[in-house]
Amino acid sequence: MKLHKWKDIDFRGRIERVEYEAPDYQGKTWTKYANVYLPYGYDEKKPYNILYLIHGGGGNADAWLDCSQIKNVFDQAFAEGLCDPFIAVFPCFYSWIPSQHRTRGIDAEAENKQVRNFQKELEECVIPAVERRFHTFAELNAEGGGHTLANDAQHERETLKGTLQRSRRHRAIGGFSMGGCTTWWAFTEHLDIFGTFLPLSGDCWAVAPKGGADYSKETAQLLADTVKKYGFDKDDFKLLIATGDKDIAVHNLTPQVEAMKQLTDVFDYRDEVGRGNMNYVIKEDAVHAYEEVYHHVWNYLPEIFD
Ligand code: FER
Repeated sequence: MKLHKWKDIDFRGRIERVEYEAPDYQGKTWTKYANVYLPYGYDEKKPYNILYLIHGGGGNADAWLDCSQIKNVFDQAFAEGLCDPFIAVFPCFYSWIPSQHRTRGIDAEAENKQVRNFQKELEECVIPAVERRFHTFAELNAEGGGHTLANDAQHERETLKGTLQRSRRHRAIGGFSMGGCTTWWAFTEHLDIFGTFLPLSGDCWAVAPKGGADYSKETAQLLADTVKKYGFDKDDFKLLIATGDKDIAVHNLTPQVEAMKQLTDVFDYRDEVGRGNMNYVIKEDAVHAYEEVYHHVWNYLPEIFD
């Protein structure tokens, strides 16, 4: 099915803001928000698959929506039956306001630290706030018929973890650039609560910043070891990776993907999208931009939840 450059859709999804509190790594608590896309006809009685989509360096919870046709991609896909309607969440990984901190280029160490710290916030603040409000397979949304959690904090955390783990194949994460980096971090730290990963134009910085290029083998090994550490198999996850041939990230991502391809006991790489547990698409003539990478989300849509 072809993605139209722009198509007016009669049945549009809507965007709602979910606010939540999150401590930064220095212990200061921030009130933050995520934008949540609800598909047309969202029915609180039904559980939905959910995709968390993360912005790039210097971005925020609005970046994907402001800078790409991503909302229209979802509207078109769901109106035309490309896949079942799902909820999409756009959080912000920064605690600070990035425009006040980024003048020229990126401070890779600082960004990587921010992204890593966000992993705890994602699990403990973002996901609970969103999935208690809207009905997902975690069944945390009481109005949707889901169960409410126990009062006792420790017990509540375990119950929450359990339900997120059981519903992991209905939860995906992806992102652009530093959001791709966020996605790889989520692979290493949250493979138990996410089933599908879409790192777009960003390599894995879990070994070191630009690790995909400088430490390809070590990075690939860390990712393979993660799968084993969680006790998962080839069938338990999907990696839908993409970038562009004129994208600065292609030089970091390609060596990492090549190293991962060697580890065939864990990564079942296939050229054909939808086969194996790992695909890698390089778009022709595409630079490092939201306006390019949203096309990959369209192409991968039928594969995210199946
Ligand atoms: C990458 C290339 C560029 C990458 C991140 C960037 C995480 C970020 C660039 C920026 O924010 O300016 O491979 O991987």
